[in-house]
Amino acid sequence: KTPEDQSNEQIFLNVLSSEDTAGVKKALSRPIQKTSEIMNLVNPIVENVKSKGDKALIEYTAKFDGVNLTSPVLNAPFPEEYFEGLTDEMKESLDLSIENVRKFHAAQMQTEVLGVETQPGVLCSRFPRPIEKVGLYIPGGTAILPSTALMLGVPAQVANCKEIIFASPPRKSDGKVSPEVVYVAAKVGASKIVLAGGAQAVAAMAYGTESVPKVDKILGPGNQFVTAAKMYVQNDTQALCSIDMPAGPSEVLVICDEQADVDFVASDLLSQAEHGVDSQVILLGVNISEEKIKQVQNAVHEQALKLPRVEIVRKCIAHSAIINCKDHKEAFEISNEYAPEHLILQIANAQDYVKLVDNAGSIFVGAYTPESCGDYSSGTNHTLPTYGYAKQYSGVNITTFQKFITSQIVTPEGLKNIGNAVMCVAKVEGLDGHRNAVKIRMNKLGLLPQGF
Ligand code: HSO
Ligand code: ZN
Repeated sequence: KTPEDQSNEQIFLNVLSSEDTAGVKKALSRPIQKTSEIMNLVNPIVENVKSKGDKALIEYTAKFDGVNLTSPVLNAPFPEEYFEGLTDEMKESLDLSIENVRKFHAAQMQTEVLGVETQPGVLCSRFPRPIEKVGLYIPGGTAILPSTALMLGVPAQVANCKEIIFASPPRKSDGKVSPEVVYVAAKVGASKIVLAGGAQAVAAMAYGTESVPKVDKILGPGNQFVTAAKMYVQNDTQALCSIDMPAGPSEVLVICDEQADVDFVASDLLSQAEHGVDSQVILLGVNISEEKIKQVQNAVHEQALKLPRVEIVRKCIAHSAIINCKDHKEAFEISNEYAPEHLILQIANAQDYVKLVDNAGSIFVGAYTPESCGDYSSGTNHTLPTYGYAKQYSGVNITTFQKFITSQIVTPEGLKNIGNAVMCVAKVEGLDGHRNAVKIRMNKLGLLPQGF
């Protein structure tokens, strides 16, 4: 075959019926992540940055990114030259997205203290406090990701984190990061941009270096090295650093019916497929006809050929599938079991079916709600659980940047109400010191019952 033949080859999704349970299971399985091999490569990098600080960070940036830096950090206010090339249209687009994300996340702030009197004289409360220092990782490479910068930076700012730092690998061409990312960093009040990527950037933020402050939590997507480094530092008590969530390849599941617009369906599958060769796109048909399936396949093929990232799409589509289901109920059962990062509903009266969703990162309801809107500008967050973790994780939200403190006040009346219970349970646990802390007080209050 000539290269031309290959590049015109039909881009074709595997088609299955939901009755083929073994086939469905295989189609919906995620690629196995080989973490231990990656860990072996990542460990020395992390340990080196941990012990040698800036020197190691600068050396790795020279080695992996081909950029020689004198300082690995860009401090705010960021120099004018770092904003060069930003158009007004770009600034306005970023501003609109930032404002919508800000509105939606500001509304998530708990304004009232949650307080409950569990017994007369026993008042329990809970309130949030921002995580003080956060490190936001913005991937570099071929794609520029200002959207990721704003999806992490805006909620951190809304939650009132005291220090926000960005890390992003510098470009080989001029040693800078993209002006769009710098623009977002300035808008969200980031104090620094660490000019580094990969495991070395994660290590610098987790342990701190001469010029990088140590943070309390690291967030953001990245390649396998970034993910492995995040997992490493999360488990190192010397770092005392948490991470956002486990990360895997990106995915979308679209549910469509016979009325759905095949061009819309195809465009949604492709917008996810272009993310990476390991992305997964799944279409569940609600009892759709063979003709409809054929139309979807054609639309996918036609649209894909016009995309600059068609070769990535081709590889992704090769391990993606169309599964035709009996009815809505079955489609939602399959979707809930898969727990997609993104769930798109292109079915009649889509809103009525949201109640059937148990597991998903974010839902895109109806024909005019492409995933792209949530990726950039609607206001919801695009940092979402992948790899089926939507079964137990939420996407990034305001609480991602907070921890909750509980508090209680017990009055003498309250002590009277719960003191005996405390003493009794403490006794069976053999913890006399605990029992005594209550007993001493009850005694002074003249509340100690006979027998104590
Ligand atoms: N769909 C990605 C986010 C993204 N899309 C960034 C475009 N830019 C998250 O799964
Ligand atoms: Zn996307």
